[in-house]
Amino acid sequence: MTSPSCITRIHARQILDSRGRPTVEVDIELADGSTGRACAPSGASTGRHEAWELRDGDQARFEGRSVFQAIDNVRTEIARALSGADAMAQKRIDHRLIDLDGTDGLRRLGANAVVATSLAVCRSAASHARIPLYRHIAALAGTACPTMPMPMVNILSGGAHAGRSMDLQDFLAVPVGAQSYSEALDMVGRVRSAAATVMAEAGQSVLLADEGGLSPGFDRAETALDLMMAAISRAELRPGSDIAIALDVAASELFADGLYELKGEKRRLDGGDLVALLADIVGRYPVISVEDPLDQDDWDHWRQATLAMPGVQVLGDDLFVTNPKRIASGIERGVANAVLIKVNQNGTLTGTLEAMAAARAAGYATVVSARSGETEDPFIADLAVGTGAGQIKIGSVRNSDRLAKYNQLLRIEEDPGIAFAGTSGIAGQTVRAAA
Ligand code: 2PG
Ligand code: MG
Repeated sequence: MTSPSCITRIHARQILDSRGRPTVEVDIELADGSTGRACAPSGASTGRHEAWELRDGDQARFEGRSVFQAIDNVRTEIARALSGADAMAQKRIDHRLIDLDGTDGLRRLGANAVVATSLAVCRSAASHARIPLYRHIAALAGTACPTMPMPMVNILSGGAHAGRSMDLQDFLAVPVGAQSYSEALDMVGRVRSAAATVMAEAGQSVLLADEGGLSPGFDRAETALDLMMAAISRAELRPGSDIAIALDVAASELFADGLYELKGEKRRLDGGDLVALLADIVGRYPVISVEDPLDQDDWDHWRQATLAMPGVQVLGDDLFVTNPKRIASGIERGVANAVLIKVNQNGTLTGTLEAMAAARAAGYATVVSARSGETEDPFIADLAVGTGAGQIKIGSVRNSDRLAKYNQLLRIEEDPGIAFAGTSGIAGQTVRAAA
């Protein structure tokens, strides 16, 4: 007899993401009629060591970005391999997907095909179990206390998300003074609007970058930070105690021939000088988190940066690529104190949960993150709650692809059993408090 949670149908289609680029959507159906759907996100500032995003490369179709081969892989090989498998056995299914691919980094089937399948299976299982997705994820991850994450919200964008109009990629607001998730959203929303007002008054364009942030195109990081400070005050909030600042340098994007090129400042710095520049900024502004301060393979300067910014969350994105092996190597070298978590960098839900567990076990903080190319799929909202990640980074509070996640968190917040993490999940806070 077939079990009611057995997979009976797998279908995939090509849809468009928030940049209008093709991506993979997967539908799963179980024997009892339960269904699950999930979409693959896609980065622009992608790390060299991420799992492989399979694109067709045929310039005649979707500018070379179509994902028909990945779709075909789901419809044929993956569908055959998972047909009849029990959706409740997420780990077994994910291992089967990895074995079926047979390469390092899912280069054959494509991480976009695999991750959408893996997440769709998880959703169909939650639907079968008749529990909210975050509860099912909590059970898979063994999370005793799911929590509402502290959002880290994009206000200003540069780098690959804004036509390289600024060297640094993200200037984000962290509502550290908020007592609840909905209050956090209110506070950052006010800062986001105030930033647009200040820019409009200065005669600057307030058109949106890829993640819904603003992009003033300043030459120097300090000018952007001054605008952040002005926006926080304009919103009648206190910089530091109500709203702290986070940065994503995305330094791999600046790195060429052993040096970091700051185009706006017309300077090329070596790793040591970049660390000194960032440590100086952190000392002068209420910056509590710095992501990717250095290139993805510049381990020695990463260590230097970690030591040079005590009390600051030093967050690895391109460095760790949600990969347990790279996280272990960072832990061993005393590099960073927090890990950015992106499902498609890893490729499966199980692998993502393993990466989070490895980070946690070493006392590293975790930040669940969207990609710059997103869809209406709010999976990561449930992932952040279900794993008790403590922090989430979705982009700005604009555009439906971002709001799908922010709004899903508002729905989850209605569950009285889920407390707000506040600042408890941010690395470096105890050092900062003691200082
Ligand atoms: C990042 C992400 C999200 P992308 O660098 O953290 O902001 O960007 O998805 O382009 O890698
Ligand atoms: Mg990043």
